Amino acid sequence: MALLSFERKYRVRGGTLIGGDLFDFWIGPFYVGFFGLTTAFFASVGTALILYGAAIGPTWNIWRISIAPPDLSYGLALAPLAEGGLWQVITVCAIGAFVSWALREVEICRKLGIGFHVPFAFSFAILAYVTLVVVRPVLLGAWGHGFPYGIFSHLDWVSNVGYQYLHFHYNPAHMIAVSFFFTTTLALSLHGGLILSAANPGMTDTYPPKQDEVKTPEYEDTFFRDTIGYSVGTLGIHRLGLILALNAGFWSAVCIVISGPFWNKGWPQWWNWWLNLPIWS
Ligand code: 07D
Ligand code: 07D
Ligand code: U10
Repeated sequence: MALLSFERKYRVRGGTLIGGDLFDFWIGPFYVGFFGLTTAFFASVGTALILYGAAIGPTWNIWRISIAPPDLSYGLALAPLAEGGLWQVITVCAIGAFVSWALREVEICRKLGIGFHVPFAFSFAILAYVTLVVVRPVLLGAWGHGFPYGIFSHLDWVSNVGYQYLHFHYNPAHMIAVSFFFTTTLALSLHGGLILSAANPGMTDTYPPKQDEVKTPEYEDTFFRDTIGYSVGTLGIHRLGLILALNAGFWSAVCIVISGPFWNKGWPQWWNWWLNLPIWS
């Protein structure tokens, strides 16, 4: 069905989680809904506060604008706006906007009668962010442990926190997360490559010559059976891709939440458990 006639058929009432029919409409291509309004609200307020923070800050250089969290001495208390309070309100707006966005996705899934896999996946990104700016700071007892909102300043934060644990690569959960990120790109390149090779929309004067028909999944399965002895299958590769990517985000959240709250020495020292195994002594 052409997309436009599909939209005419599908754009009917229903599936909302809250607000009934009230916000059940579209603006151009965008579905609005109650959570579209809350997204727009939180995103606008948050963006405006970042602009205000930039205005009272030392620079308009886009790379160097930074909204810092409160000093550690404020603990878990509220800080004055110019001393980290802005960061605190912006954090509330960010979480409000991200959660609203996920719930708007849920409403769209309900309207379409499809599964909730996409909002479920996005919730792992939200989990990683909330771990960085809420869970870990609360466990450590100060909002000052959150990362600053700025393009270069947040890189400084990652580097500083990394070296605070001497060698962050020795964090075992970081190793798992990094490996999942790498595996995700490997899987996506294999999948993208395989699909394009079966569709083969190539130039005409190439060898092998351009196909007249798109090849069936048997060809895709056989390529991997011939190459590595096993094919995970056409549905399986999408399940695998999702599970790999979700694990990348999940183990990232784990690797940072254990740094400080559950391990405050250098990460290389964590590996002493291996040297201390009774079998060596
Ligand atoms: C391609 C989808 C589009 C999204 C984009 C990001 C903003 C920020 C705000 C000036 C893949 C839009 C950016 C709205 C503007 C202000 C105040 C997604 C795509 C294009 N980072 N990070 C970047 C964020 C953290 C790290 C780039 C956000 C953690 C490293 C961009 C968050 C840690 C590097 C950015 C966040 C960390 C980056 C490209 C939130 C560990 C880079 C992002 C909300 C996770 C890279 C200069 C990208 C870079 C980079 C955004 C969190 C580490 C500015 C919104 C604290 C090491 N990060 N980041 O393509 O070039 O994502 O930095 O958690 O090297 Mg970061
Ligand atoms: C947090 C983003 C959430 C985004 C959301 C959406 C908008 C809207 C709008 C575009 C989690 C935002 C949307 C704003 C935009 C429009 C219209 C994603 C988040 C909700 N590291 N490291 C990681 C590697 C080193 C350190 C994670 C590699 C050094 C610290 C990942 C290397 C030291 C932390 C990772 C490497 C160090 C991390 C990041 C290599 C520094 C973290 C991915 C090859 C000296 C962070 C939860 C992530 C983390 C993290 C990879 C090196 C320190 C596994 C490959 C040795 C302190 N590192 N790292 O988490 O786990 O995404 O955060 O050297 O805090 Mg590391
Ligand atoms: C996949 C796939 C598949 C496909 C696909 C895709 C995965 C099966 C079938 C999809 C993949 C792609 C298209 C590839 C490219 C994608 C990426 C590389 C990922 C990264 C994406 C981006 C960088 C794009 C990001 C763009 C976004 C998020 C859109 C921005 C939109 C808005 C700002 C509007 C948001 C809408 C809202 C909030 C709800 C509705 C509200 C309105 C329309 C406005 C209402 C507003 C008010 C009433 C108040 C006023 C407030 C305003 C104006 C402020 C708004 C806030 C801001 C601060 C901007 O597997 O194969 O093929 O295609």
